[in-house]
Amino acid sequence: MIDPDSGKVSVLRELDFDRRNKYTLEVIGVDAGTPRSLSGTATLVIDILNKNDKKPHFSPATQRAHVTEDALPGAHVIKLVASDPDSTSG
Ligand SMILES: [Ca+2]
Repeated sequence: MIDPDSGKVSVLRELDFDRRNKYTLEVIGVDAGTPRSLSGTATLVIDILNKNDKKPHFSPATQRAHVTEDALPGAHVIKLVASDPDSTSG
């Protein structure tokens, strides 16, 4: 939010880079001039910086594999894949 008196811009609610990584605001400043007030505009672009705040996870959480008892060392058993909801860029 923008404080209309001080001009300070502050966070109003929780941010999440992985949902939205940029905010563009059109700002209007109005003076108290008489007999008519004047105004000026600016564009404020705010880039959200990513934090590593989400755990990687396996899907499904329980996985099962089979391997014969005579499998040789180095024999392939299963390939596990985890995904990370945190975006890698940013
Ligand atoms: Ca994140």
